[in-house]
Amino acid sequence: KKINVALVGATGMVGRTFIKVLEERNFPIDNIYMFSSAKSAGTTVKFAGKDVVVEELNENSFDRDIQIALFSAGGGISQKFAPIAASKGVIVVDNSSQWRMDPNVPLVVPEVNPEAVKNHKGIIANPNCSTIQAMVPLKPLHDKYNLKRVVYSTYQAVSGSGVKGVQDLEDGIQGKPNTFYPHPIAFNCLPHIDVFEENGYTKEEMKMVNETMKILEDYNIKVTATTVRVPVRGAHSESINLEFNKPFELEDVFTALKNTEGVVIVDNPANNEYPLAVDAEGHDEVYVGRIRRDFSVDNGVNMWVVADNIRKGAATNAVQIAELLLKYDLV
Ligand code: 2RA
Repeated sequence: KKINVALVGATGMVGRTFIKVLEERNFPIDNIYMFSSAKSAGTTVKFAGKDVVVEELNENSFDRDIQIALFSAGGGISQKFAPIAASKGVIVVDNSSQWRMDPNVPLVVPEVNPEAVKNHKGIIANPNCSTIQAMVPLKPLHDKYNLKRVVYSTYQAVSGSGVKGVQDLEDGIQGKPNTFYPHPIAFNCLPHIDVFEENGYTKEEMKMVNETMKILEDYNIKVTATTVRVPVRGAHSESINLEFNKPFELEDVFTALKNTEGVVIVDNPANNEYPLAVDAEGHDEVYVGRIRRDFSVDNGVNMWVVADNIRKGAATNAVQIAELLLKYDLV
């Protein structure tokens, strides 16, 4: 069964990766439509060897036979156009943060809560990249040992900010001033991703806190986060500290993770083997290592989790959600 797909934000970093991942996974597409802002409209992009002209997005863009629309064009575009698309019967998979906490919008990581897509009312939200990569290893451990508390410390690539973030890093390395981040990112760490809220956390940190509880469907888990931008190009790294309500054997934690779809364990410190951003970049797996008991609490574990934030953190996760819609006959 082939379906018609629209990409909104087709020329952005995630949009271009939508195209790459759809091609790689042979997603069954009959017709594909590409939409962008006026700035990029009129350009031609290739899909499966064919030229596709990028159209300027407007209220009438979905007045055609489209089954699924993948959005990655910022919260404002999603706020306005996702409901328009949904009103025409299009199922929207939205990468922005706009709809993630809406009770009528499933927030989905296919390896974690695939069934949630069945509750959609037209819009399905892709979680934040730093949340997605954490959920894949945390879900099996939560199921087995019941999470009591999670402490996230993230080391996030500049590609999370799109081309402007990448440019600031490249400029900084050449000694040129930063034009996007509030401070130089080269040879530096910025504990400031997105904007600060009243409670002293950034929006990025609150995304991880709120999305973790929604995806795991457990609002008793205590979650805190510190998210940091680091001079890395293409993968987010995270130190994750977990405390469980139940005791565990460390070897069983390894076994649970080894048996989890989408997780690759890289954990052999004696051979200097642990997950690295440069190894994760360009791949769809979530790499887990430095797995060790946290001896400062009764039932705690520390781990180091790395994944490509543009692929598994955004484009691939969204395409996997679209594949679920086909699998469950929802399109
Ligand atoms: C970032 N997670 O890394 C945010 C949005 N992609 O900037």
